Amino acid sequence: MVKKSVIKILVLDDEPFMLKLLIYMLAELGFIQVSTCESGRAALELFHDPNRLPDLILLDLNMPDMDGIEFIRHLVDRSYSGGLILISGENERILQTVENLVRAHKIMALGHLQKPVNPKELSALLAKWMPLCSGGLRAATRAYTVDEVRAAVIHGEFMNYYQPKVEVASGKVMGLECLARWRHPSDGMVFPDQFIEVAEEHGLIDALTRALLSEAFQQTAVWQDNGLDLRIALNISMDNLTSLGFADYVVHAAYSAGIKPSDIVLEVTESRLMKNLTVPLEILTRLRLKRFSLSIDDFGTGHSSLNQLRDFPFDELKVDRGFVHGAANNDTLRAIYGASLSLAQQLGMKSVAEGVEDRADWDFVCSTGCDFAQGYFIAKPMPASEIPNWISAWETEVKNLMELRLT
Ligand code: G
Ligand code: G
Ligand code: MN
Repeated sequence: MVKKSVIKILVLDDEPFMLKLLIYMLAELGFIQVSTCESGRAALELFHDPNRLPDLILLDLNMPDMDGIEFIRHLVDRSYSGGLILISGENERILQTVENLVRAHKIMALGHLQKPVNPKELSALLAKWMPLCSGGLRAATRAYTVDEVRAAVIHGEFMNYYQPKVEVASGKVMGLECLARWRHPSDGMVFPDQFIEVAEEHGLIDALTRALLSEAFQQTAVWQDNGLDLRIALNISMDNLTSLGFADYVVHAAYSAGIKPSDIVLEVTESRLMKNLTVPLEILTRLRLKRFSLSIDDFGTGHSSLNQLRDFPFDELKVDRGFVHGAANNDTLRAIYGASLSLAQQLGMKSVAEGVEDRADWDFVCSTGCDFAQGYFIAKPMPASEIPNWISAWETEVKNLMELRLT
């Protein structure tokens, strides 16, 4: 982990008292390289000197001269790559909206703090952020070219990670979601958001999915042979569903690995709008007829919404993590989460809450009648080899959690 003493923090607030207070709070937490500015214009001066670039900015939204949103725009223009915490007296919904705006600009939003700032909340946000800079501050996440991704497919540089899904009522591990990882020879582990889109746009997603899928089915057969009663979920993009051969491929792969279609969940996301839905509809309907499960992934975001629910034969709904994490304390999220569950129930679908990140999320999900839960609180995605030991450890841990629930 990076030492706190080397982290450069900038606090931007027009109230001198707030600046003093935040310097004090940060010093108490061990952050000593803190600069302060009373206006956006003064803060932007810092950006002329690469040695003074902050790793983290605490930003007040309401300032008379340049407001926080304008300042964020300047950060984008300067390709700011550090973290950002918003501070304001505005209500939760406005802060949440601005936080989304920051993320849309691809700036890392750690979260927001309402004035008066509570030192415990500040400390919690910083504690969550610190491990993220452990790979070196400003670890470059670069965009990969089609040629690089194609070569990686050919050389078999992708591998599967698996993230557990548990049944909320019993705590039992019901299945695993397979998530692609790229073991890049020089860049280390590369995450899907850095290669899936390129693969989708350049016709490589099919080759990539097929490789991951065969591996996942074979691995699942091994687990099942060893007495682990697990289902396997795979992410399928709409771009996988453009050629009719896909259904036959999946059926054949399941058959050769020796696993039942009813133990296979295909999680479908539509990251961009598709013009022709007839072919995807035909493929998915055939697979459903053969008893594969179909899950609508990231429900409520992007194109993953009511149209899809109406048109496709989904039998599982995954509420996007954006409506799960933090829902316990956020009226807007809770309303959307509740409505999504209710839709699933009325349509006779199973529901999954993803993004169960902490104890509060878990307790909340347990109180709602959702069927399954997935998220960092339960487990992060891991290589296949770690699954059996993780399951043993979880079974003990969840017993304690369930007992607490009863008392
Ligand atoms: O693995 P992460 O933990 O970072 O996954 C990020 C996103 O990438 C998820 O939304 C997931 O749906 C997507 N993703 C992961 N693996 C695959 C894959 O094999 N195929 C497709 N199409 N998407 C994937
Ligand atoms: O639904 P999708 O396929 O998008 O979900 C998988 C993605 O979600 C992966 O990137 C995985 O690493 C990530 N993920 C899983 N659990 C959590 C969680 O609790 N919190 C967050 N922020 N991301 C999670
Ligand atoms: Mn998914």
